[in-house]
Parts: sequence; structure tokens; C-alpha cells
Amino acid sequence: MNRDRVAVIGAGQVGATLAQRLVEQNLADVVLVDIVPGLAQGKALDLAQAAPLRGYDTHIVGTDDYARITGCSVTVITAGRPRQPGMDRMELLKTNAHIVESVVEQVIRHAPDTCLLLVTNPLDVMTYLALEVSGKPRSQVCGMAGALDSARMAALLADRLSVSVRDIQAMVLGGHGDSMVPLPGHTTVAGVPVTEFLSEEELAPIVERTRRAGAEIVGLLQSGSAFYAPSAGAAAMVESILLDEKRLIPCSVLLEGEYGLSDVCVGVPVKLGAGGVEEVVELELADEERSALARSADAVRKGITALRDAGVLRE
Ligand code: A3D
Repeated sequence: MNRDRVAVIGAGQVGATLAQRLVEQNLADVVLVDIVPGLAQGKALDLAQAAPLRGYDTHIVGTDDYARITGCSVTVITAGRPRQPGMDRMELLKTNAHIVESVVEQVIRHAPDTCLLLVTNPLDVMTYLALEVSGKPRSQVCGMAGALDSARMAALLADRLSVSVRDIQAMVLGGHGDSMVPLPGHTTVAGVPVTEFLSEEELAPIVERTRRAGAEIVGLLQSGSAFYAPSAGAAAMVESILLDEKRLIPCSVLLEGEYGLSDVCVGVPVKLGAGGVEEVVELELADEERSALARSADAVRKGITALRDAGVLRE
């Protein structure tokens, strides 16, 4: 069978769980890559041996050889360090920039036509770096964060309102950090604005907990960061691309004047289909939401400037 193939770089918590989701959904064959010898091979073997029990025919291989990713239509990059308690995502900048730079170079060498999906933090800066290193158009390079942040907000709202998660459509824009911009005004419960169910005062703690959701989990785990919901966010994006679903998902993407911003990657709603990022969707934002998005973009720009100063990015 001529199934789609997806490369997942980094066989850690997020990468291995994503690989599991992709093969269990019978969505694609997976090539799992890690720099640690044996790690991707071991996890891939384990997942392949779960197939008879879970009933999937998709194939998975683990490797440390990038030549194996040739022909993969989508590549998800999860390689890099996660946060530890008390750490800001930006503290991962330099370490992860070197990892992402070398990973993108190798991916492009072996799968030049692949669509790149970034997960490594700090997400928006890594998406910008991957764009520059790969030389690909913005439609082929995007970052996963809005899917996760929106899911977190939706889960909190469903719990608060005691309704099905399936009926909540939440929207979180901005950089993946403390300055992210949850939009209660664009969040609905079965099509009804959430503001008709909850007052501004009742929504405020949900918005705040959404912003801090990643840190809350890091604090509880004590080692490593969230991976079930992040891998689910990446799987939803891969699915929308492979099946040409054209779902509207907030993703980190290079802005070229949309929302009054340019030369920065930040989370905004995009249409994801077979062509990758097929459209950047511009929402009507209230003045304070627009300025919150601009502030969030400034935080990302600081990271981009730090990489320029360190010589990782071109001037
Ligand atoms: P972890 O479980 O440590 O896995 C990372 C894996 O990357 C390890 O197995 C490493 O061996 C591997 N790796 C390191 N360098 C390379 C390299 N050069 N080539 C190939 N593999 C390499 O971390 P994790 O899976 O929990 O998190 C991975 C990354 O995703 C971190 O940077 C997290 O901060 C980030 N993350 C982002 C989100 C977003 O929403 C954006 C959510 C969760 C995690």
C-alpha cells in the first residue's frame, strides 16, 4: 500500500507519543529519528509489536540515520530539551537552536519536499529559525502551539461548564509563552459565544490557567514537560495536512503584514491542508487583543534578536 510517510525527529516524550498516535490512527507510516543510538529503534520496535493488539497495519521504523526519512511528506521536529520546574521556555533558546538548526539541515538534505512542523521550544523562534535554515516558503513551515493552548482552554471550559469537550471551540493566538492571547470573544459552546455562559470575572481565572497550563504540568511532573496534549495537537495538524482537511487551527507561522505584523512567527489561525499553510486567516480583534498580540510578537522578536546576536541567525 502506498501510505503517507511522516518523519518524527526526537523520540522523547512528545515524539514517541506522537508516533504512537499516528500509527494507532492508521494515518501514516512513521520514521522515528533520535540522536541517542538505539532509542528510536527500541521505541519503534515496541510500537510495532503493539500493532497486533491495537489492530494497526501502519509501519514504524526507528533510526539515527536521516537517509531513512526520504519521501516523508511531513516532518515533525520534537528534538530538543524540555523545560524543568521554574524555567521559562526562552531559557531553552540557545541549546535548542543548535539542535533545530542541525536537524533542519539534515531533514532538507534527505527530504527536500517535506512540510516542516515544529514542536521544539521556544516554539515561535524555532519556527522562524527552521524557515530561515530550510529556505522553504512559509506555507511549508509552521509551529504547533495554538492547537495545544486552545485545547487546554477548551478542556478547562468544558470542566467549568460541565459540557462535552466536543462542543467547545476555543481560540488562543500569540506566541507560545506567558504572553499568549486567549480569545474568549472567539470561543464558543456549540456555536454560542462563551461570554453568554460566563462573565468576564468568571472567565479571567480560566484564561490565566490556560496561560500557565504548561508550567503547572512542569511543576507537577518535576522532570520534563507535558506530552499527551502536545502530541495530540501535532497529530491533529498532521492529519489536517495529510487528509487535506483544511481545518482552521491556530499555528505559528511567518506573518507578512497580517495582524499588522511582519518578519516574525506567531500563532494565528491558518487553514491547514495538502498545501501546508494554505491561508492565514485574519480575525477581527478588539483593540486590547490586537495590542496583546503585538506584545506577544515582541517577546518572540527578542528571541530572534538573541539568535542573531549569537550568530545562529543571519543578520
Ligand atoms: P524529551 O523527552 O527530552 O525528548 C527530546 C528528544 O530529542 C530526546 O530523545 C533527545 O535525545 C532528542 N534529541 C536531542 N537532540 C537531537 C538531535 N540533534 N537529533 C535528534 N534527536 C535529538 O523532550 P519532550 O519530547 O518532552 O519535548 C521535546 C521538545 O518539545 C522540547 O523542546 C519541549 O519544550 C517541546 N515542547 C513543546 C510544546 C509546545 O506546545 C510547543 C509542548 C511540549 C513540549
